Amino acid sequence: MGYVDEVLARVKEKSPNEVEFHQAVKEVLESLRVVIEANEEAYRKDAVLERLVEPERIISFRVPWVDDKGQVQVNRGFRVQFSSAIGPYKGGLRFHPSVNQSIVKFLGFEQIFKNSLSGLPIGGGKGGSDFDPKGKSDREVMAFCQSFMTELCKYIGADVDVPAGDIGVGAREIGFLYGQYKKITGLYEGVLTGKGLTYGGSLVRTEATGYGLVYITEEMLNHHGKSVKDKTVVVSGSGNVAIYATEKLQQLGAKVVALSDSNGYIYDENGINLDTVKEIKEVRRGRIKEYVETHPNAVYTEGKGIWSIPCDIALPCATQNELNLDDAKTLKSNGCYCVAEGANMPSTQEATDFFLENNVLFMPAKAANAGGVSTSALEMSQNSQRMSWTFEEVDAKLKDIMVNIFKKADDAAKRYGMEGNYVAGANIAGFEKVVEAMNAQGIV
Ligand code: NDP
Ligand code: 2IT
Repeated sequence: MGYVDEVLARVKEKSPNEVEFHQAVKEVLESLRVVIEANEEAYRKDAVLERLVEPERIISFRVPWVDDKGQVQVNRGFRVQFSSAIGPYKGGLRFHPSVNQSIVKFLGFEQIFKNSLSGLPIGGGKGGSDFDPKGKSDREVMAFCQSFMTELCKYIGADVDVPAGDIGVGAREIGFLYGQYKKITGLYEGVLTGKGLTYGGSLVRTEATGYGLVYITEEMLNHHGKSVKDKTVVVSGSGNVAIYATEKLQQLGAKVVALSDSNGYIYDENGINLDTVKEIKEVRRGRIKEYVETHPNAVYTEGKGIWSIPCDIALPCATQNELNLDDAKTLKSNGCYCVAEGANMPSTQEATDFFLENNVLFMPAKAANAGGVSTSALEMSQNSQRMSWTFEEVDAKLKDIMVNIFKKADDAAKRYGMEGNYVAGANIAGFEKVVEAMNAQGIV
């Protein structure tokens, strides 16, 4: 058996139930096959892949808190410190009932390569909890965050591990987490990113993932003689990434006709009114179906199905495995020619393969959504310097970073004879830097 297959088999054997983690590892290692096979003996001797797929550390902990009725609740918290080869662990925290070790490991594994591609000195990590912020009062969310940080603060620090937001963790949660870290440690340091602008946050971090997604999509389209201007776009989700991808698309003259949440999706043929969506999601913390109350021309449909809406460009920005092979076929047959992943691993492996085999321009998550973590790294830089850069400065750096990520993925794909395959390109380019850093630092 070849080295790649051996390692894939061992990952499954050692963690049989971690299906999302298997999926992420398989996707990366399949892309690396050409690189590994060119130098298999050396990689095998150094156990490069075994070291890469084994997290440096996994922390799992109890999070007890008291709800508004006086009832004690217990959740499970995680932090996976996956790789510090190129910098302190960096990656978000996800609060969602589906969070388990497999989910945080898949996200942490992806983060290693994404952070490598960003060109900035950050390692890979991820964390979260099965806590569900939906329907909780602000006081309950604060109680949970304080308890979560009371344990997590032992393992993080501005030069050690710097968490940020992800699904269910936005400005409110980061504020409560930061306050508790400061209270316990007495340190006012850049230990979290995505902070509010009044206490060390960076301009553009809120918008960064969505804006960055559109910048790299535009770069890919330009490369193929196209652009987002005047195109019809379907964006899934209606959280942080979806909202700011929509905002940038609209600024660039595209028409976004659909958004969704976990209950259903809205279709507005006139183009989504983003002020309404921001009011529903960022202010009221409501459901996307409320959109039709003020936009009676729009249609709300319960359940999945957003990918059946005809579009030129599709941006999945909700969650993992939200776009399967049937969805991919439907998109293609309706004329969609460009897909870029705002969410982490939103396309199943079969859907990704279909896009690659059927001439759909496809930008994978670890390149497409890297604008968020990159701007987090810019927030870390500003915190270290005790400086704040202007919106224009940060936005220009973000755009530069996204264009560079495109170049790296494009160049690596060409070097290995797979021009236009940005999945392979992103995985290979991300891997090359991590391995060089690992080799330089010896067996640690
Ligand atoms: P938010 O919590 O702000 O929004 C998440 C959105 O996705 C909501 O509309 C939510 O709907 C929907 N969603 C979540 N889970 C599911 C599910 N199981 N089925 C259907 N819809 C679902 O999160 P973000 O916008 O920050 O994150 C979205 C994606 O982008 C995630 O994959 C995340 O990992 C990724 N990402 C985020 C970055 C960031 O900076 N925030 C950076 C890079 C990637 P509902 O409200 O009904 O749950
Ligand atoms: O998946 C991701 O890259 C994020 N959720 C952002 C991580 C970060 O540290 O900003």
